[in-house]
Amino acid sequence: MAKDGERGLIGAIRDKLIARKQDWAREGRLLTGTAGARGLDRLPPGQRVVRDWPVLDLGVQPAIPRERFRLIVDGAVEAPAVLDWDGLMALPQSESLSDIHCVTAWSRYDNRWSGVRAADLLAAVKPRPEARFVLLQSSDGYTTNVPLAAFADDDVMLAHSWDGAALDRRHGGPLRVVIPKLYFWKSAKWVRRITLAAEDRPGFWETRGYHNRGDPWMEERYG
Ligand SMILES: Nc1nc2c(c(=O)[nH]1)N[C@H]1C(S)=C(S)[C@@H](COP(=O)(O)O)O[C@H]1N2
Ligand SMILES: [Mo]
Repeated sequence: MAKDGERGLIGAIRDKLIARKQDWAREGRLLTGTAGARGLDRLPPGQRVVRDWPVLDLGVQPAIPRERFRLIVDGAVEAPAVLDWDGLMALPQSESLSDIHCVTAWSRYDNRWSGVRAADLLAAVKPRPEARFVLLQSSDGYTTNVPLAAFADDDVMLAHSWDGAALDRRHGGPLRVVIPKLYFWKSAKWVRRITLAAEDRPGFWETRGYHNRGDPWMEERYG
């Protein structure tokens, strides 16, 4: 590229700005690990970062020993499944680092989850062509809904461990869903049933004034 004359100068400035932004984006990616493509806007609007990890639920924290654990995957799938703990552990195991964004305005960075990627579970049960939505049902009676495309994202986990240890019961152990790109109310704790369907079925908070989708970067809190 020519570096002399007016166009050359503007071009040089632009090159420098782009390089600078690329550096920032790269730093952002390093900070966020696998969560990282967002770079500069890691913290969604209206959120503040916390270092502790608040517990939020409906007040019932079911105790589910691994021997009694069952996960039903049904609805619009070719191969419905009932997984016990061994069945869950027989699926490919993965790790993922992601941020939590709660609709009550706290965000918690760099949560290290281990478990089964939703994409690997879906590959096992084979969604039928008409499947477009997922309803998550939990042992405390909680439900929440997500589009299948959001559930199939490669950062979505069925997490049994956090920070290298078994997930605490208060946070949804033995198994919870983690959907980093949506507000945390979509991340069902104590998940016991995952149902694929052609139709959307709003869940507990979605029928009580929360947004149906819940994208933190769009501030889809209520609605
Ligand atoms: N089964 C179940 N899952 C749930 C909830 C719940 O009440 N029951 N609350 C949701 C809400 S509103 C939030 S903010 C997060 C809180 O997860 P935490 O307690 O691990 O921080 O769980 C979500 N998943
Ligand atoms: Mo929440």
